[in-house]
Amino acid sequence: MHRLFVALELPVAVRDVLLAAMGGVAGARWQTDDQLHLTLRFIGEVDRHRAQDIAAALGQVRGVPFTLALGAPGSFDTRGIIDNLWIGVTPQDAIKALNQRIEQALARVGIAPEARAFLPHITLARLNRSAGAIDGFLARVLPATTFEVASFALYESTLGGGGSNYEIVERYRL
Ligand code: 2AM
Repeated sequence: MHRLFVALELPVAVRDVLLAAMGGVAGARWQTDDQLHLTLRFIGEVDRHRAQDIAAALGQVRGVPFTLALGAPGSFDTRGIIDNLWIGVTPQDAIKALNQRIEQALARVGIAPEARAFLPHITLARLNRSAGAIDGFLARVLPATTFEVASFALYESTLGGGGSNYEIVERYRL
């Protein structure tokens, strides 16, 4: 089985800003440089045949390049326990449109629709249950950082010793 997701790669200058925004929260597992990405659509476990169908379907997605800027820090929680620290992006119209086109392409190969709203974010850290205060992280102001999005990618996630390992299966130009 293959654990797949669709995401944006981030340029090195953007990753450098994100890496510099990390630290200062006890119990946080910060992402490494090669783990940083922006998820457009999580797919999950599929077999090899379905993976091939998905890769082909994504090749039908049409779009135009757009610009994103890094936004404000935020957090997600699961049942009241904060477990994810992230950085947002602005503006969100073009990335949401791309997410919709990907959703439609996946529907054509039988992938069930995503039930949850698309909240574009770049995960910087995963927190354990005993993590410390995150106020310092949420107050962080990142240097103004914009980047061009001219492609997206199909990724495969595998579990390694140091957490998840993300590898690009295929890239698609917009
Ligand atoms: P996260 O960083 O917010 O946890 C690879 O695992 C990528 O897919 C991560 O960016 C992760 O988002 C996202 N992801 C993992 N499981 C998911 C799920 N069940 N629903 C949505 N996104 C998920």
